[in-house]
Amino acid sequence: MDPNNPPWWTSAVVYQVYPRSFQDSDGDGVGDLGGILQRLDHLSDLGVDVLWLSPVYPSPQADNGYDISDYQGIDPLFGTLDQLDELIAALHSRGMRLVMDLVVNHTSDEHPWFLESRASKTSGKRDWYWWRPPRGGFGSGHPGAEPTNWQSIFSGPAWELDAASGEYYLHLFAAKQPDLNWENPEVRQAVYAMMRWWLDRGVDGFRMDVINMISKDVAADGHLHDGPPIPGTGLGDGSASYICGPRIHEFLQEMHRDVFAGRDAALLTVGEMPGVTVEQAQLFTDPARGEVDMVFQFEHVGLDQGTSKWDVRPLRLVDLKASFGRWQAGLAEVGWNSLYWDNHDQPRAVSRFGDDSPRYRRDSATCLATLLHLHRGTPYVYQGEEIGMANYPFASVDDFRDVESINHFAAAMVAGQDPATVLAAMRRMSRDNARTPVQWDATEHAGFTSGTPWLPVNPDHDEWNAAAQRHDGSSVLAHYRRLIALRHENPVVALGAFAMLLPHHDHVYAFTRALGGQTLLVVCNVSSTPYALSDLLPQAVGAPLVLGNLPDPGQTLRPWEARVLHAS
Ligand code: TEU
Repeated sequence: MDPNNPPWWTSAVVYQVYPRSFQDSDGDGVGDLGGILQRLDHLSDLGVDVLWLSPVYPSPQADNGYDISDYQGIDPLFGTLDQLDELIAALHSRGMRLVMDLVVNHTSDEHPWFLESRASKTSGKRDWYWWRPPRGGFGSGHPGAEPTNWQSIFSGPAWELDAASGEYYLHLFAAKQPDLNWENPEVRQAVYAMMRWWLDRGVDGFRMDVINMISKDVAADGHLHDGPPIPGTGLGDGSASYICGPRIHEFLQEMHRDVFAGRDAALLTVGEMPGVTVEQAQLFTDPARGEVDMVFQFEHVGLDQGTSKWDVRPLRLVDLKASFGRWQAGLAEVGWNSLYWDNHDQPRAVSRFGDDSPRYRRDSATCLATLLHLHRGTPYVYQGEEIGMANYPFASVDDFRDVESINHFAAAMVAGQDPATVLAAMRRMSRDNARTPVQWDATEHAGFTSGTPWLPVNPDHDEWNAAAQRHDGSSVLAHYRRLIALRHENPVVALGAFAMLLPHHDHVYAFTRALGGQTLLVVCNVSSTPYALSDLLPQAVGAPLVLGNLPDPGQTLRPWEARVLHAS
């Protein structure tokens, strides 16, 4: 990274909109493009540079739009292509960019490509997906006849039987999300053509869904390999066969050449990559290799988990420091980080890593924000995070809408698990926590819709909403605004070298950022225990404050206090 000529996205902040839950404009209870157009002042006011829009394409909505049946249209649920064009123009006129979600590991089973593929074994598109006969010695449909033992990421086997042909197709996610076969060059060319079409239309880049899963480890004879057994499921973990598979770098380089190379527009590409290591991320984001600008890694959002995301453990701050510290160091010379706590798949950070009790909700939300935004990398803010939205008090299993949660509960019941225990874990980890409507004001349904919201609004919206925070300088919203402005104004925040301090302290997260002659010292108390600064970091005592989350900073680092200081 040349500090004299850094790419524009090194000082940018991205805001993610999950359209279904952002703002409804037509009273059907589902957010839409018209709603986003109404709320652009909120984004301008926050100061973000980029809007990443989760899928709005035609879709049966089995996974809320991550199951696409037409890559080049807009689902009437969300609006029209004209409105998308209007959104591009409106964002550009405000100096913001639009990044679309690109979901090309799989399509919907209702996509015309899959319908044609499924139609017969001799279909010209049969090979566009992963079709396999039953395992040798098994009749199709019999237990254990699946071609591999892989467990789907959304529970159950990753293979679905097509009764008409007696063959199975692969779906790493839901059965309605068949995986595309990227080994087939026609598939790749069709995807690249679609991407060029969107760029020509004016979009400014892509967030690429599970893009490190597109290359599967397939033997020359077409055989896919079983994975190690997952206890208690009868299934196996196939991830070694599809996480960063053998051709992943080749495919991304080809995509880069065929789609992005030679365009002079200021674009952004970010690859969502579950299971990616820092060593692989270096390769993916090395500009000289021409793959992607940055990746979403998952290490830090796995630190509070045991055997699966439903096996919830307390986060140990020292583990977070070790992980973030390694990523900061690993991408210091080559490549680039993305920074996030929240997105549409993660429970709300203030409930998960902070303290959402009335006493500390505001302070812990602003502390976590400061910690993250002062790292080196491009920060992503997920809708509602900037007003401190918290997890939803789900009462029963019937309250959940997400296919991952619903499938998990069903599988856990078949496996004989205790319903109350399963529900408790879902309450903490379900993706639906992120998907309740944005809380705009204190009115019924929080100003999200005039109809009945598809997922209920959090009852805490009477107190926690954007309108209440907009003109309050001490609000979470005001603090996000300041953090974003600081990144824009101060090159140290964007580009400064990162050094971790106090790696073994259980509660205080501290680091420096240095560039040229300037050094910032960041100190965050990630707990409700106060600490005397003179014991911890004497150099922080009396250091000039650049930005803090509590008034009147003194000698004691108070519960959830965060300070950005000028270090001498
Ligand atoms: O998610 C990928 C993914 O592996 C996880 O985030 C997963 O959704 C789950 O939370 C793990 O427990 C992406 C999208 O962000 C997600 O919304 C989609 O459901 C998924 O891909 C399939 O397209």
